[in-house]
Amino acid sequence: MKKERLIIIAAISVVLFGSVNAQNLKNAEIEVKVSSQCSMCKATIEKALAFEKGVSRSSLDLETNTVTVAYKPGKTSPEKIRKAISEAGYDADDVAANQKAYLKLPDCCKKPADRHSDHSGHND
Ligand SMILES: [Cu+2]
Repeated sequence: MKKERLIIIAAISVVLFGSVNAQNLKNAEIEVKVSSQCSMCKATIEKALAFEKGVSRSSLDLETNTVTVAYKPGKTSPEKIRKAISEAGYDADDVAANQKAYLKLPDCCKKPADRHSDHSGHND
């Protein structure tokens, strides 16, 4: 009788731990501060993340320039996610934008200091 109860308790805890672990593997969420400027940036960054392995979804808030990323911890990591954003041409937290990718961005997506085209007449 006692042994049976122990087995049941053991079985229950296996199930419980199992589901907790599955939960952990399912999704984690991070917020990354990015250097987005406009809605095109939002599209670019979300698209880059959509192609990133292990990322389930992402949503960039242009008011706070923060992208919320849901990902599977077994398949990717915050470091990889920041790197993917950098490779799309944007700063991601303390990871600076990949310069090559950044230079390829349309003018409206560059940081205000780097825009040239619209305004004729240089001051310098
Ligand atoms: Cu933009």
